[in-house]
Amino acid sequence: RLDLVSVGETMGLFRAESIGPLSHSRQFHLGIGGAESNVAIGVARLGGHTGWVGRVGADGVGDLVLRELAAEGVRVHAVRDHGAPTGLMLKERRSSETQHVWYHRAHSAGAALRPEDLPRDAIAKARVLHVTGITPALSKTARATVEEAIALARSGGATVSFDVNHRRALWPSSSDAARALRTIAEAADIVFASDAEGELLTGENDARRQAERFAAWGAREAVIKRGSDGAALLADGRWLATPALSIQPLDTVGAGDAFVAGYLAELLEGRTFETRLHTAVRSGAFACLVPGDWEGMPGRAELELLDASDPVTR
Ligand code: KDG
Repeated sequence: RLDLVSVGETMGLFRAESIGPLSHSRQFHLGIGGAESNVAIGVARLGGHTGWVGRVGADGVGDLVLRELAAEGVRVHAVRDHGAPTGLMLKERRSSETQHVWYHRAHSAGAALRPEDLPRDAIAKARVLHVTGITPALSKTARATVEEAIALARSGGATVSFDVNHRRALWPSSSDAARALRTIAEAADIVFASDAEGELLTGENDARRQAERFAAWGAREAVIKRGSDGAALLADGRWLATPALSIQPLDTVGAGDAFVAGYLAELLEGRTFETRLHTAVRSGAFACLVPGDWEGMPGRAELELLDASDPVTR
């Protein structure tokens, strides 16, 4: 039985090795990335037994995705699509602190995800299902797959975790996004949103009021991710806030996934809301310190490393 299963698209990720416009970048590192598999990796590193469900092309990038996830200890339930390629992202490092991600994912294998691809038993038996607002933006069938996965998880009594992850480039308009994402938020037990996503879905600009709306829609835990301002949580009628760690970020893409992974790993261990936020913030900080979406995510033994006063541990 899996502690956590996530469903979504994982792609090849070409990251420019130097800083500058993409058109002047000559060397790229090829890795993988995908919000949902990033969370599965993060929870696995913190000791959870995790799985990922998706579709990849019958190509070398698909091989890389499957191999990397397996190497991280994530159980892979993937369909190989012989008619569509694995999607790609190109990460441009426009300055030492700002990045731009170019998607090459229209008509990708991941976007062709469909309900028949779901391992019904594994999802119904999992303790937590994690989905994001990226998948429903990819295609009608991908959206139906998210809905079906939630229904399966519900039938098996799993907790449904949802990270809003609004990706503007994937939606026709923000109002389309807001409508579709709200429907999923209403079906989730735990909702994660940034301040901006909270505002998009609820129309409120105050984090606590956003969380109250998510709770009114049915979330028993509403978590607002606030980047360098830390995070806050509404659960059991309690409002808890935690500061961020002071770090110099190198690559913030994937930090939100690492945060979610830290939170869910502690939930799976039955830890308090305070501990969930504590680990979430540290996991998110670690992901910012290393290039790549997930490579910097911490193991259990490393969690307090950033709090240590001595930079060298032996
Ligand atoms: O959260 C990080 C993700 O944005 C990244 O891995 C790519 O899944 C991705 C997406 O669709 O943006």
